[in-house]
Amino acid sequence: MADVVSNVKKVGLEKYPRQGPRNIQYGTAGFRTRAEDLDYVLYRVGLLAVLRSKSKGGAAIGLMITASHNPEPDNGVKLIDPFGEMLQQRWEKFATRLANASDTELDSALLEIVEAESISWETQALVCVGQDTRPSSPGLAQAAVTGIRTMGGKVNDYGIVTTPMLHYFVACINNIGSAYSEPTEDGYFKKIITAFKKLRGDKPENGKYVPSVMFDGANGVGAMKLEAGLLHLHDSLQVQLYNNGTGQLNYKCGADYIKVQQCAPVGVPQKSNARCVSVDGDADRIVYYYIDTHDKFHLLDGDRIATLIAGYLMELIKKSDLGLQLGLVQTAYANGSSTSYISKTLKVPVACVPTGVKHLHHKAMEYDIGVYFEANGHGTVTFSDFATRCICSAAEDLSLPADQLHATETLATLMDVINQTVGDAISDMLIVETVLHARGWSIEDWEATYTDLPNRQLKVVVKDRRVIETTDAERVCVTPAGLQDQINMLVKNFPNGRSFVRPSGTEDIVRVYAEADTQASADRLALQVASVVHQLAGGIGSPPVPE
Ligand code: NG1
Ligand code: ZN
Repeated sequence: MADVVSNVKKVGLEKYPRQGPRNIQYGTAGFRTRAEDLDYVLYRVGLLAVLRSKSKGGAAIGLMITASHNPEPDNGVKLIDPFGEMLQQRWEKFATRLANASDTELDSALLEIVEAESISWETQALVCVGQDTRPSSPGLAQAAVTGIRTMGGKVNDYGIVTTPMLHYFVACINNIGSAYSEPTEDGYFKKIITAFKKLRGDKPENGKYVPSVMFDGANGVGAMKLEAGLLHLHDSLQVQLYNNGTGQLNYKCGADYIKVQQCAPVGVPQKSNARCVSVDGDADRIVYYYIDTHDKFHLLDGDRIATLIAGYLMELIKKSDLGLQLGLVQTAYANGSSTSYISKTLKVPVACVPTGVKHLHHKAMEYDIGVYFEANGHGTVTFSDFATRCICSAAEDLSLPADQLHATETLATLMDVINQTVGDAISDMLIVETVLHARGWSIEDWEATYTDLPNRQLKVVVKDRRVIETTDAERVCVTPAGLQDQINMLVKNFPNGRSFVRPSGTEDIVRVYAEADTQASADRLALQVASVVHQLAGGIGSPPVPE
């Protein structure tokens, strides 16, 4: 062990020396910053991935190089744990410590982790590496691979993949659940698309549902991979691909752009009432939109997707009579109307957790069937082992009444369309298309289920965003003193008003969210709250203006 660790230190110093005194944090989205500052970080994350694999008895660990919806010059890296889930929180601290160690203390920083986690050095390690389409990704992948190999780990290099595909491959390799198949791109598409086609039957059209979508690929990996997937889809769904990599990544397109700017992306032709899909740069987020005959833009975001899926699942669960418990998980960013619709109309229990996929995922797993989505379009459905067993065995019970058997079979097949490891834009799109098809709905029918409350998000730059501390799933702010009282007073002046503030986990800013009965009120409330944050939380620069 001593030889390997001293060689790791030597190679690091020679090839990937730490640059600058700046500290970098492993946050909700892993490490993310300008690509040119990341070489040494990737080398070190490669080292950490080997230790993580050893600490999990040699299970495969994923290492994904992406900065998701960030601009092209940025990049980042995230580790994936053996079940295909996000890296455990305790190890996020190790990641931060290792990335910020000086070159000379790299060996001792590694040994500290070995000791703290009682890692058996003899255990083999396997790391699956994936990257998005950024020009900086191949060089960073090389740094990670050097780290993994120098540390004695084995590498499965998947090249360019979507983030959710890599999560899926990791779960497949580790044989997590019977729901997974071959850890290859072909295996992934075969599994989800075969199930999708089975649910669709030989009738792709139904009522007002038309089997055709326009797809904004954010000029990232989503469009590129879906192009491969289309070979499996045949006529079951016509997909017209736009922003498929010929333009600049995430520039005026993609799920994040259209959610934040509330407008259509560039690069997708305008066609009245056509169902459009927009994914982000690494295809783990999805939103829908359409433009009506009066040129008005309509967004159907993660909340809408969650309610659509939960409503359908609730119906199947009832019909299958399996007594399974369904729950829906949101964050404070979920539109207030979606929360009322879920609890009052759909009568599905709803939980609110702090921002960050790992919080949503963990909460969802407390239910037999858990649906979770962030408003920005990241989400999926999870099935407990118990639910999986119940559904799979009932689906083979030919003595059940026809209706009940059909609902159970549908649930079983739907499970195969879902990538349960993480939000997956391609798989989520196929689930939404399945539900719309089953209901015979147009996109307007879907939108008509409830009316969103107008809302606004703002960013405030402050000296140190950590002065803001929150509680109650980020809906209440405990410091700085007096801030929450002021927010409460402002909110009272607006019918249906709601507002909260929290420090971002991915940018050096404080985020403000407000909703109210009209767009003008939501805008005003957001600005007023943002100015209070600027005053009480050490705002820098000019006072806030709308995004
Ligand atoms: P932060 O920067 O912590 O708000 C953003 C998104 C999250 C999540 C992460 C990870 C919003 C308001 N926040 O987090 O939902 O997606 O990025 O990418 O959209
Ligand atoms: Zn993403």
